[in-house]
Amino acid sequence: MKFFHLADLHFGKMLHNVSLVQEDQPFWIEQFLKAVDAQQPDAVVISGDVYDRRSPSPEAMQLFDRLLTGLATRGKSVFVIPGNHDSDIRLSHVSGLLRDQQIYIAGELRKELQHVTLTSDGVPVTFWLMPFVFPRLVSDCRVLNDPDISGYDEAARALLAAQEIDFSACNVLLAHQNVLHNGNAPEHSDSESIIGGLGEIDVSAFDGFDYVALGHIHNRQPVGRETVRYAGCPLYYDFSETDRSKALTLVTIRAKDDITVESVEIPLLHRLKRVSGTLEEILELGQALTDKDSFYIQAILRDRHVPPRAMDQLQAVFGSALVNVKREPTNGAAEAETSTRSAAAGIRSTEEQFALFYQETQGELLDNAQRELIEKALDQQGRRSGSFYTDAKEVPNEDAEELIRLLLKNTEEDEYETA
Ligand SMILES: [Mn+2]
Repeated sequence: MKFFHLADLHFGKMLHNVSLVQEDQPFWIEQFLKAVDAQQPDAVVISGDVYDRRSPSPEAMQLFDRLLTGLATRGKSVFVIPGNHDSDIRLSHVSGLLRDQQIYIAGELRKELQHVTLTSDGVPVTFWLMPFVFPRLVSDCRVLNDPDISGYDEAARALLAAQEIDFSACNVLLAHQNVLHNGNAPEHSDSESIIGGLGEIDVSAFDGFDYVALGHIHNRQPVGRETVRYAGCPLYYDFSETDRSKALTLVTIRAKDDITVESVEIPLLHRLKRVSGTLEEILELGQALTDKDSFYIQAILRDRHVPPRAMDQLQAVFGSALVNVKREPTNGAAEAETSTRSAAAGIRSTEEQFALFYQETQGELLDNAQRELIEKALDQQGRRSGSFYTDAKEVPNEDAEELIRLLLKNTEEDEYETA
């Protein structure tokens, strides 16, 4: 049994102002399907965060369509679980019909986890699909009906204990969780913005499974043993990942105690590059850089006082490769990060800050109605000038929550999205 282990595809992801759905993610799918043709796996498992948000854009949905269709036409089995960024209901839409194509997508959490046994070269392997586990979902009457269950670790153990698993055979678990080994958190990157300690499960909860295909943490790595692994996100989603290698994880199970894990590298359309120094030094580096088109570049300005028209000069040299400019003056004082689009503007109004925040998180511009809503809300607060964030403590929570709820109208579910 040979399968690719993928996770955290985040179709629709923005890298600062760059929408990766346009070129980078389609290119990745093309390269991945070539790797499937070359390696001829039996299956592909996708351990959550197919999309970057619960209400994915049409373009992001087209990408998932292209990936699934490409795998189905090649006769590959596909196993998918929702991550914390996915809507389980939307992701598993028409999954009953897709089963006939050997595409298995887990939806809402139920007491009995969806599981499918595939046999290859005479070795049967059962794939167990565990959707993102929230303790209160597991304790719910529709799942385990046990109000005493609390904490992620306890919830995952209780849920797995409720399954009828033949551990004398080969079993693969798909999970999208924050998994620790001896209390050590896996190495993560800034694209996850994990809230400290959220949802920890000790790796021992998965003892007995021959391979655990994890999603959630964006750095590719094993946890505790070689056969419990995060696949990591397939593309660079944050400049903190600049120095990491991105590779596919290919798993071969020949027998219960004969499992190998390989890395398969595929070309990416862009790598990330950080250039730092004074404006003058950075411009010099940029002029010497010949293959700018193969990078997305973050410039870190070390000048204590940024010279006027710095953005114009940087853009003239780096062109569209420059996607982010950060200020880190050498005296270690205040740090400011800015998107290239609005960098020249200097201090932004509260309305502009909202517009930028919305664009960064939702991948689209505010429409007029939303702009009016913000103005109205700020008016009511009597804070048309100054920083919303500076005064945040004085804003009643329910007002702020209502505003955020109205703005992020696409994310009606109340769960959080961290990694
Ligand atoms: Mn993720």
